[in-house]
Amino acid sequence: MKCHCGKEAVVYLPYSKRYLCRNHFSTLVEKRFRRAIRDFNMLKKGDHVVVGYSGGKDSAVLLYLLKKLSAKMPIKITAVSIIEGIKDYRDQEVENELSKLPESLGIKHIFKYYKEELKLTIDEIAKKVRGSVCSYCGVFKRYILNETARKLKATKVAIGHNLDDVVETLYLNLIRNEPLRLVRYFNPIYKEGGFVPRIRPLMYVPEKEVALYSMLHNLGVIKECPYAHKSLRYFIRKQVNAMEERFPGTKFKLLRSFISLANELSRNASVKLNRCKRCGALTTSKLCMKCQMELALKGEKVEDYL
Ligand code: Q46
Ligand code: ZN
Ligand code: ZN
Repeated sequence: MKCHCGKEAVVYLPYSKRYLCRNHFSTLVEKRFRRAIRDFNMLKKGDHVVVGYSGGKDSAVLLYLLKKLSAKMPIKITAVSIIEGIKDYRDQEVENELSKLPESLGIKHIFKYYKEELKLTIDEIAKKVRGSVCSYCGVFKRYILNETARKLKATKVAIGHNLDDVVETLYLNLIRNEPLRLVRYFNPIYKEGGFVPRIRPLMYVPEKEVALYSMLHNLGVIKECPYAHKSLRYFIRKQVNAMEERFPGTKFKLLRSFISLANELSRNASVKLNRCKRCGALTTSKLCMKCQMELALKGEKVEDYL
């Protein structure tokens, strides 16, 4: 099949019934990346962006596109890789492999280790918890990235969430009866000394297209984490993919709905921030999520801090 320009197509996009060649496909991904940045005012000249870089396709594409963007919009980029402590998933060899892309792009790259930051690895946490370890991992990762960015005096934290990730996260919030998180997701609340604003420039790019882009540009080196298949998110992913297959364009429509909902909700929702009673971080509850989880892992009672 051919692209509209006459060249051989590398992809068919069912939601817009188009065949695209390598160049036109890459242009489309890059356009969506820039549009998300514009729509949500994600970046401005002079920003220092800490990029959560796991080495997977998403964060590799994010790093690559941010570097490309920095030629037009001067921003400083630091890649941060968090090593969770998962046996046979990340070893020294993988760490060396991870460094190659930031090195080739001329981007400063640092490692952070669960073992040093939390005194616990994900493998150790997995032994202690019954449900999915991913909810712990997600909260701890966010904490480490935010702390790292704060110490570096960075102005933004960028994460490689693609369209699928964003839609899944929003679904998860609804399932957990946390609809107000929707508001904070798109209209985050920032405060001095608290959260470094998080941006998701790949939110308009479907997962499959990030994967293809990374393949076409030789990015992304890491295989999927062995715990990924045990989470609720994984089941939501399967459902959303089934809907997309049957009704192409569903993911984009869901994202648009979630954005409108968040805008509606934000008119009435007022979010009050407190200091966590254990660590002092900003939170909407009395204890921040990271402290609640640390206490649960230690078998200590949350009530002792309230
Ligand atoms: S690293 Fe952590 Fe992911 Fe592995 S344990 Fe789950 S959340 S799947 S992005
Ligand atoms: Zn073309
Ligand atoms: Zn806390």
